[in-house]
Amino acid sequence: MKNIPTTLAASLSLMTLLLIVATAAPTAYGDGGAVDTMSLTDEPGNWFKSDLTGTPFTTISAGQRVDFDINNCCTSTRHTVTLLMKPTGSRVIMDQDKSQKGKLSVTFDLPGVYLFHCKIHPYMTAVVGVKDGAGNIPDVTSTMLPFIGHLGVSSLPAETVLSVLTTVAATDADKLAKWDILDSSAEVKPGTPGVGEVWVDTQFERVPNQRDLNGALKPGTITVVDAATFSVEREINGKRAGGMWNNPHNMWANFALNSVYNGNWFGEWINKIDRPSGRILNSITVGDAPTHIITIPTGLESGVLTVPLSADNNMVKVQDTRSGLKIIDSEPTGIGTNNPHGHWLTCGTGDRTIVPNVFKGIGPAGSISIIDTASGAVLKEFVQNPNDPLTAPILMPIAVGECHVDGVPKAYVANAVSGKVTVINVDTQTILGNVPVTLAPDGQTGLDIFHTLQAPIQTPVSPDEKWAATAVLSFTNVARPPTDSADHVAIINTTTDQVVAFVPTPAGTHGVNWGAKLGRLLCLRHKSARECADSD
Ligand SMILES: [Cu+2]
Repeated sequence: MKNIPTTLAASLSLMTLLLIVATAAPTAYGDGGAVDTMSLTDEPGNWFKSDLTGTPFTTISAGQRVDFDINNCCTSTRHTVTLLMKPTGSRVIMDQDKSQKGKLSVTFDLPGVYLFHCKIHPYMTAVVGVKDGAGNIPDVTSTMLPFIGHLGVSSLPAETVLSVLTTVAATDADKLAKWDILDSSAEVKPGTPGVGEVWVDTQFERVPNQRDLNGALKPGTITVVDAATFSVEREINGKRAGGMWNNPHNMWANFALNSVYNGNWFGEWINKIDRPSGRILNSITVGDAPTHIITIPTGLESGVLTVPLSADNNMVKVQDTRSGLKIIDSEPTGIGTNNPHGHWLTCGTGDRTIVPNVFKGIGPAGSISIIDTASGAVLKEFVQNPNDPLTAPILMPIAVGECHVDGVPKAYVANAVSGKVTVINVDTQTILGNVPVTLAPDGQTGLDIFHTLQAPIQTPVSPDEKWAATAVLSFTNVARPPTDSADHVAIINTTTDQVVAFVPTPAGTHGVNWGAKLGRLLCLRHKSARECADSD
């Protein structure tokens, strides 16, 4: 009997090794060397860059090997190389239980189309086309990718699939063709003016001479919109961030509204920006792939920043001091591997933090933690369990919104892979249900990312507590009913936890938030939030 656990352990570690170093059955062809290398990059639409093609798409023959390289040449953070789709019958596997740097190799066994992505940055996409003996790449079938079945066909040529994938857009021509790049003539101004400013991380914008410490060009700006006129007031770039600027992703303001803090998703840094002037005042290293930032509203740590590290296991606390930003704490957001992304502090006092841990190991299974904000202690971790209907949808949970609804603190957590929003009662630490928010090309709801090629992202609750708005990002430009758009925002009624509207939105729908409109603030001075909401 003593030998059994040892044998089990040995085969388990062999399995882990196989999964990490991922390879297929040996074949008669390859000589053992790679025919192409794909570098993971920080370049929008060209996140995996083939040495041979300069794009995220490469073509090889069965039995040949492609290496994937994650290093400082091209990216400032860690990633995964995760196989999402392969030809039926292929034995290729490729995934990692945590993010990493370094080289990974895949030998491709069968002709057909192989689709890869990064579990930290899910829209990073690579496509490897493997030719058959006649030099053709076999079609993508609806068995490989159920999305195709929802278009009413059983298979599509590889080039047709590539032509609609918005995440594969290496050149300006590709971006113009696949993305909604609009000019000021397409501007829509709401009838009622807003109040204050809207700050948007324009993460993919190219800036000449915006370089990191290695001299490599890195993208991203912040666009500041005057809400009163809905016109651009200012653009902030990272040329004065001392190289600590790369794909700016999400921001938060201090209470006085004179400082804005920004996280760099493809780097290791956060920045403090002077709001009135737009000057970058301070930048510090916090760890791999910081995502969102929220300040603690009350208690001894009032004003302290909380920053999840999506390519690591911890949430970092940063104090904004007279001598600059200082890390004061770093605590894991769950047991084991976490990869925390877009968290939220409980409405009002912020005494608890709800954190989506995007993935916990091999595969997309994640968890959602409720954390004591002051101590960092994990009070509850909901871990994905495929056999439990309440936790089964927790597949790559990525962003949280929270507020009290009729006195109940309710958290809404978007799960990128299942296409559902998990609703949690934060006080009783129970899951209340899961709300489908994505749409297949034939308008069906309740299906996962392989049917929809959509992922729900940010999910804030409205200040009047009545609605949660979920940004739904599409990985294709295929429009679908009822919105007739590829991307949308799903509006959830927080009393019934049902979607009451699908709002069409332009491509790239990712960040969403609620802002004040003129008139509303005046109302709030005299009446309750409910009464003001009811009067609009
Ligand atoms: Cu990544």
